[in-house]
Amino acid sequence: MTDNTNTKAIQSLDAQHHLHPFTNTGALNKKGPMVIDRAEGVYLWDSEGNKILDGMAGLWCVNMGYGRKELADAAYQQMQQLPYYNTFFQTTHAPAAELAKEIASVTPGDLNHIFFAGSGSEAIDTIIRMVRQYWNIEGKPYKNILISRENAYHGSTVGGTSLGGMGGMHGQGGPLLPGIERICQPYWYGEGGDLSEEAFGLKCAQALEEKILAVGPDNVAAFVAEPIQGAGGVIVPPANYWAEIQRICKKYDVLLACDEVICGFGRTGSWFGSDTLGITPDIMSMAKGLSSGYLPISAVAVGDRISNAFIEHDDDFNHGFTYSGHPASAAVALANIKLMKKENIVEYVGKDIGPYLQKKLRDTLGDHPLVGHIEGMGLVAGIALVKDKETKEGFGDDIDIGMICRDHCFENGLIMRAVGSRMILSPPLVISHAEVDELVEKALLCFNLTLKSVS
Ligand code: PXG
Repeated sequence: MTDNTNTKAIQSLDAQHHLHPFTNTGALNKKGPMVIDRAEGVYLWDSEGNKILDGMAGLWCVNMGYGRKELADAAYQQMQQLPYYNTFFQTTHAPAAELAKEIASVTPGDLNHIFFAGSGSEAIDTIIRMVRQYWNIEGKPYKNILISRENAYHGSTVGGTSLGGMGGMHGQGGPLLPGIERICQPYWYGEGGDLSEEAFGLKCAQALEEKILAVGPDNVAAFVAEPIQGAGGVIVPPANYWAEIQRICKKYDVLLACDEVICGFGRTGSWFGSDTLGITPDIMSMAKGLSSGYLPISAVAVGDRISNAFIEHDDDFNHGFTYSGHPASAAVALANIKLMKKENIVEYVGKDIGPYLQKKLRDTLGDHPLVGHIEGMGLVAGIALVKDKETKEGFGDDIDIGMICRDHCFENGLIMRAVGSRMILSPPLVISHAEVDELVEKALLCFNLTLKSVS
């Protein structure tokens, strides 16, 4: 018999004192959360000893997998030598300086300068303030409107919430930040109607031009978007979308900011989603995979145009965080990038395990009665669950098909995330072929159970 005394004790403490993020805590307290106890490779173990395949790499972040001694050692050594010092007041330290160089060595184009922060949301807030200040330095303080997309996720600070396009977030904790406009997301399967993928890609990109013209090109600071939307449900844009977006940004001198918090660090099969999709951003945010989630750290990579303006401006940029460039986090991120290079993990995702997962998903699940569409690249995928494959009709509001499926996954030792009726995968990049086979077999089992639940 399983001894669950420890589980109950932790759940009880949790219910008494812990408010969970993005959670109905009251409902969770009644049910009791799963207690995660330890992890190794691509597997988690809960407090009851159940082994679970982590198809989400934590929260899209544990890219190099769990239990990497190199990363723990880097934190331990750095904490002994210099656990903390700031980079505000004319000081720096080796981990921050070396990490900035290391990041600049993998970022695309002329993204040669790095600003550090503690989370993806802080990186996004940094982009908001930095691009506005850039235009201020250029003598155009009125060029301060940011354009983003419906259903985008850019974090949950006030800046991130406002920039994002999540209705459920906008309804809480307002009012939102002014000066933000949104255009449609390039979600062809869900919103393309009768248009071909190409026609829809063009239409969604041209929505940017329409918005710029409506607001006035002289008022628009930047367009901000993820190369592939992650938390929005893994939305891969039509192939022609990004070229047209870039043409429009150039035409109206609108800065292009890529949010690489999920797509960065190998997830799509290149160092950044921008590389995979042929994007040359002026500025980009990154977090999560930067340290494989072992310690919190984020960064904004800044292109020469913007960084030169700040450097030549001869004034302080009044922005930063206590933990900007935190030495232990930076040391771990540095060790993480070195490990990624040593193990050729980006190539492994791009040429080997990424295509393997994508094919396996389509071969195994493509014909499943619940599966309307599978999209993804590298090691990220979104699977649309529908009631009717032909018409794409969904299950409606009464049946939360995503949650039903996610619960079956939990009960069967697989973590998949549900975004509405889309099932999401984003496993650690170190996943092996045998582990991908196991993941997809488990997903099939859970899709079958889900079908039974709603039949
Ligand atoms: N940008 C993007 C693209 C993200 O995915 C953030 C910014 C904010 O990062 P921080 O570190 O502040 O959380 C994110 C974060 C989910 C989920 O349920 C996704 C994220 C965070 C929490 C939950 O898919 N992405």
